[in-house]
Amino acid sequence: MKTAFITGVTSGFGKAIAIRLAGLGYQLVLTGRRKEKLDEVCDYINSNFSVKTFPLCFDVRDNDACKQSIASLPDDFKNIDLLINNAGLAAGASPFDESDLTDFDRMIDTNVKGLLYVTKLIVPGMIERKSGHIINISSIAGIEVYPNGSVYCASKHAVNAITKGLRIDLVKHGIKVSSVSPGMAETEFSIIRYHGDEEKAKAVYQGLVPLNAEDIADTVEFIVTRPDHVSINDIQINPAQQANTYIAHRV
Ligand code: NDP
Ligand code: 8X3
Repeated sequence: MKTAFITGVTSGFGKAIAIRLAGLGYQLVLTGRRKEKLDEVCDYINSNFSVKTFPLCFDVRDNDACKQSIASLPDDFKNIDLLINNAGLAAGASPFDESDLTDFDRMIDTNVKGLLYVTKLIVPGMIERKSGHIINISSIAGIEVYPNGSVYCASKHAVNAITKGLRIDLVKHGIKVSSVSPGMAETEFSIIRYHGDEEKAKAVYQGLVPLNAEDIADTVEFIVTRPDHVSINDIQINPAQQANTYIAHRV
């Protein structure tokens, strides 16, 4: 049985991916900061699928917490076959000069440094076993830069550079490295971005049908079910009504 480690399963993409991988027979290490929600996802999977789950409640921005949490994994969960770096956020949507530096820190610390901390701890085992797969949840914001999104876009551009670099450095160890780059998807993402303002968050998707978390779980399922000799580098997926970060056909 393969083991997957997914960051940020208390909501959105991470939760849908966890449930999908449980259906594919993966046993799961599931992480997030909100313990109640993390336990809920684990309980749901434990009662609906015949796979085991192991919850790790920690903040990916805290390298010591990452180290302690991952070191605490019991032997039967230690060998990670699939790492999904999903935990991430946008904080704020303002011109650079009007933005808050603490928002910049949150995005860089979570989306870039958190991803690095977790990956650094999991890669050595993959190298030792000469196999593994890392999937980084990036964004269309890693490909295009849009107004009021400079630092979020920078963080996802960094994720893409890290993805490409990891692929180069790990290919000799038999480790695949992929990314998924979604456009607009309705999760808790915009509520977090607008600091809890649900009206502003709703307006983001007005007049169009956004992606949902299941669409991203479908994409991850496609990536992990390719034959051994196939590596998917990146899948960029948008709502049908979104051409790029600037052009959305709203009706
Ligand atoms: P959600 O806000 O619904 O989920 C984000 C998840 O990340 C939560 O489980 C949250 O858990 C976790 N997380 C956030 N910060 C931390 C942290 N410091 N430590 C540990 N876990 C953390 O958003 P999405 O599901 O939409 O986002 C998932 C990923 O997809 C992100 O990387 C995002 O940038 C990316 N993305 C989202 C798009 C969208 O439009 N929704 C489009 C493209 C990419 P908790 O709060 O419990 O810690
Ligand atoms: C989130 C998608 O278009 O808001 O990564 O940047 S977008």
